[in-house]
Amino acid sequence: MIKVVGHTNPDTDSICSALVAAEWLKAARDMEAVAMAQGEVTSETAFILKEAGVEAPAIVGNVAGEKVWLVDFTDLSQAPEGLSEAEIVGIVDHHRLGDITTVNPLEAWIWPVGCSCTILFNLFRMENIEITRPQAVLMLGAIVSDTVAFRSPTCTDKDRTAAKALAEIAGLDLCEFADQLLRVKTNLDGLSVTSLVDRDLKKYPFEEESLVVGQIEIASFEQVEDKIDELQAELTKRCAEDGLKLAALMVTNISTSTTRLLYQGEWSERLAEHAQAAGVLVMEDTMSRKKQAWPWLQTVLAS
Ligand SMILES: [Mn+2]
Repeated sequence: MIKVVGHTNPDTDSICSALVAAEWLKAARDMEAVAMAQGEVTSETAFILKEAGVEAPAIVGNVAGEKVWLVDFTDLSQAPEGLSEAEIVGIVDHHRLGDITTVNPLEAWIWPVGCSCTILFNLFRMENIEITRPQAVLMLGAIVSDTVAFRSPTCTDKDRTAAKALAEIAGLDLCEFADQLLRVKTNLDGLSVTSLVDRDLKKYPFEEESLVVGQIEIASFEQVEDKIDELQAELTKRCAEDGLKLAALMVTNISTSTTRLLYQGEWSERLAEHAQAAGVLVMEDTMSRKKQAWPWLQTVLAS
């Protein structure tokens, strides 16, 4: 049995890609596969699962000795426990290639598109496999989420084409569905400061050390104005507890495409010349961690 799994702090794409890839493996490769998750789903993902009528995947444990198929990541720092002793049989991903290695040849589909589900949509088409309504809803939800309704610079024509076709199969009005989804995505009501930091937190190795960069998406900065001090305190705590050189949180306003980066830790001084205030810098026209914030941070931190 192949365990299909996305990254830690799973976002919608990690959950939906795992569910859909498991079904694709059964249909296209005649392989036994089951979707797993590295954590509970967000309210945004729950909204999509409900529309699709699909249950959330079970939580994965240690995968040592298991066959594993990775979706939406290839970094060991985002992997389930035991991955280095597991057999990675395949990958579907749209991030930069990470640091995993394999013993055997594997089937890898890594495309520079806006969402792992866009690759899966094309794999269904390539293998002439019919896409069911639940699968279409899952893939559409992930594409709208990952591309922030096609506004992110990571979005490509392949994502738009896939979304259009999937909306048709799902019988959903694309604009209406995207509006609903963004409203759920940017609703932070009732979320603790800890869960805001954890929501989409990614760990990166850098100069033999570790740092984390999280991201939350909002419709207006007013939503977080009174939480900034608490968020900064939480980032400081992460540095101390997890031995990080930097803990950062991208607070991205999807209405204006502006990101405020909050950050704490020893390496904060490397960002000092860009700071707007202590531990805050503003990134204009920045929505994507993968394509904009993280490449920029790597350059600045290295210099
Ligand atoms: Mn993704």
